[in-house]
Amino acid sequence: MDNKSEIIKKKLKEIGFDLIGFTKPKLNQSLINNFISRYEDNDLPPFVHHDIESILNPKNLVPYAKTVIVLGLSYNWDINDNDEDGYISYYSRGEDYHKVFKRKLKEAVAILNKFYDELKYEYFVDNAPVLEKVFAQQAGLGWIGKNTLLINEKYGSYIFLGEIFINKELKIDTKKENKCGSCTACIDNCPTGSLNTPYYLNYRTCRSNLTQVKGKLNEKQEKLIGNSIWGCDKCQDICPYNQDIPKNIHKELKPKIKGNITKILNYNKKSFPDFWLNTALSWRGMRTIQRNALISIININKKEEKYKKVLIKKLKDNSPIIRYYAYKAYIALDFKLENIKEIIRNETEIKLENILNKEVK
Ligand code: B12
Ligand code: SF4
Ligand code: SF4
Repeated sequence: MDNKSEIIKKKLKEIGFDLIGFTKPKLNQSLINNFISRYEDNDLPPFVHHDIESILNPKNLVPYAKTVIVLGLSYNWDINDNDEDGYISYYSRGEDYHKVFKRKLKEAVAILNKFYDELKYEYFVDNAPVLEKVFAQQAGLGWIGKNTLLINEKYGSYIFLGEIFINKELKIDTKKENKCGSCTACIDNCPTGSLNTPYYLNYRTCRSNLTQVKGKLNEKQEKLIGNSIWGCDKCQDICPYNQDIPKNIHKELKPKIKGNITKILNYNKKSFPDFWLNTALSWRGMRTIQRNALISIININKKEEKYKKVLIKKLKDNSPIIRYYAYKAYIALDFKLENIKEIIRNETEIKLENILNKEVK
């Protein structure tokens, strides 16, 4: 069995997985205590899968599972962001990793099928009731850092995680120990104070979370977004384990989009190019992206003519939320109300909000 485990690892490496480890379909108690207490306190972030029973009992999810193969793909790429005014996090700039990962998982299953008769399997990436970072730490891929992300000594934390549950025994790997030591760089560099308690992410203030929440945000949340169009990397950029790591490995994950605010706002909902729709940021809809771009204009105080022009255009958008934020930005930047009087004369929604108690008639 040991030899087979090694050969399988080698084959999975050959098809491009950067990290490979094996563990049992049972969670290590010390790594899930925090999850359980947050669940009991009703303090789990949104976007955590609702099937808590399966999260805590992986056999509930895949009853026949004997081994969990945990896999990692590096997404660290060179980024040229000179001409950007809005921020797009690294993980969402290339092709949607769910798709890239799933293609590779299919290849992995084809390999496993050559080794076993009657192989049964299920694979997952991100959106299943699976604590992926906990499995990854158990399978020796790295450790969960104070920024709550899985860090590997060679590849850093810019890695995606996925798993294959199989009905066969493999030689399991040993859990990696935590190597954060006395470092607090991620905590100190978080712009929103969301990591003030190490290993505990306060999703209510986390910029990454707020850029993904739909609809109207409150004033405090709007400020916390800063200039982010999508996601946040500040607790990773600074991490000593993310310096001098391998890069530009998977061509599918090569950055294709940029955080250029006026360009983003000049698209309408239907005219976003396919390469935008095919990234991991599209899952909350392009209106959420445009809402964040409008909030960014306010936060970075962009007063140039090109911003004014695009705000006027957005005041006529079909979506009330986009019109609301276009109006809010227009007022916040002190552009002349005179120019938009006609556009907003018949507006009901933004008037109702009475955004800054300004008279718009
Ligand atoms: C919900 C979610 C989010 C939420 C909440 C994040 C969070 N930390 O919980 C939001 C939207 C904020 C988010 C943001 C991001 N996410 Co996300 N997210 C998830 C998701 C779907 C579930 C995570 C989860 O279960 N959270 C529940 C909370 C309670 O658990 P936790 O904070 O992770 O806490 C664990 C540890 O901190 C540990 N722990 C707690 N205390 C202590 C103390 C000690 C001493 C130790 C050792 C451990 C420890 O215990 C907890 C688990 O029991 C996973 C995919 C998955 N199914 O696992 C992806 C996932 C975690 N996200 C991912 C990514 C890439 C991101 C972003 C980097 C994206 C971006 N650039 O904006 C940010 C990073 C923000 C951050 N610092 O975590 C990757 C991370 C890969 C990696 N290397 O770790 C994942 C694994 C997706 C994937 N398949 O690749 N995400
Ligand atoms: S993603 Fe950004 S806001 Fe969230 S914890 Fe990390 S640095 Fe803080
Ligand atoms: S910045 Fe320091 S404390 Fe934070 S995850 Fe990296 S090593 Fe750990």
